[in-house]
Amino acid sequence: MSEAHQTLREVLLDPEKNPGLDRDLIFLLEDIATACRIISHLVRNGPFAGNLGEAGSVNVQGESQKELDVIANDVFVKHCSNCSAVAALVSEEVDEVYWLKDDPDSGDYLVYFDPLDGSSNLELNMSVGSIFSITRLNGPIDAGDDRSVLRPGAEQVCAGNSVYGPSTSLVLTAGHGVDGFTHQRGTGEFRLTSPSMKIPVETAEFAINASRYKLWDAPIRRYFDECLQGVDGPRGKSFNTRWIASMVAEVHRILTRGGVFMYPGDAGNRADGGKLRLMYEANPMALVVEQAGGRASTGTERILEIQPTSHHQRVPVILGSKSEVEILGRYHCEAD
Ligand code: P6P
Repeated sequence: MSEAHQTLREVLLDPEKNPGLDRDLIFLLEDIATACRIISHLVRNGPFAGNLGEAGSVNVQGESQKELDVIANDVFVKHCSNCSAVAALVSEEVDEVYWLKDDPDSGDYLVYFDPLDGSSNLELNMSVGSIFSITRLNGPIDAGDDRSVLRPGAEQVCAGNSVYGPSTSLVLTAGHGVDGFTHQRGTGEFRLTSPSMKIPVETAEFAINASRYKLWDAPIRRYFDECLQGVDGPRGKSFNTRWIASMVAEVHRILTRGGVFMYPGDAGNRADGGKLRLMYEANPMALVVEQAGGRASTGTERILEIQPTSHHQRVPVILGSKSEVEILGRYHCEAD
């Protein structure tokens, strides 16, 4: 089969693309892909299944849960639990850590996921997706001690996300670049459609929720104002902007054509540490973006180097085209 349409399994088993990927990780990734297929089907049939509405519950984030948030979480838990090498699961939708083994040991995996990111878009028929992050234990840990899952993003062995949009895509990295797959209707396979995705170093497109302008710190306002000043301003070029309110869709656009995504710390979210969650949003997306040649920071530090203090910790996020993330980092330094 030509590289262009290899199946997910063929790519994972390809020693040139993914040297040294162990069987347990391959099985786990295939289980995650199955979970994404199931969730994609549920999202597409949402109006008929009557599960696009509110679940009537609130998650650990204090966000009202959609029925599909809860269902998608159960799908991820079920399929990630298939692999005997998974020691624990951390879900955006659940406060506590799911401990799956009494004696986790070296070589076991920790899986962190946001089962349905952007679910406020469901009733709008806008793109949503699942985000996952996998870290491998390099020694025994105490099952039940939640501090054991607090691993820096640089320790991830794999990360990726799906997008349930006009087509269902799956993007993933196992540390050797980023490959994009599309779910092929009929065969049900995820087939390689975007091999070795690369984020252009330069861009003229940025994504930020501009309604929070009055809350932003000086570096973000400076960057935003200069983008709007366009060719007459210090940047000397025009910029375009997008805001989908679905991180998976924003990152997919950036992987496809470049851009910068910002959800900075501001006066409204600083008490919480930011808006986006480190373990199952910022870290996996940062690994994907860096593996595609981009950069991912809080504005002042590389996201993958953050030592977590809580498995639901929030952080500021600036990620995308290398040149723009570096400019934003410089503006933060100059402000200090
Ligand atoms: P706002 C979705 O809830 C999410 O976590 C990200 O996917 C998205 O980028 C962001 O929050 C949207 O935030 O403030 O626009 O609702």
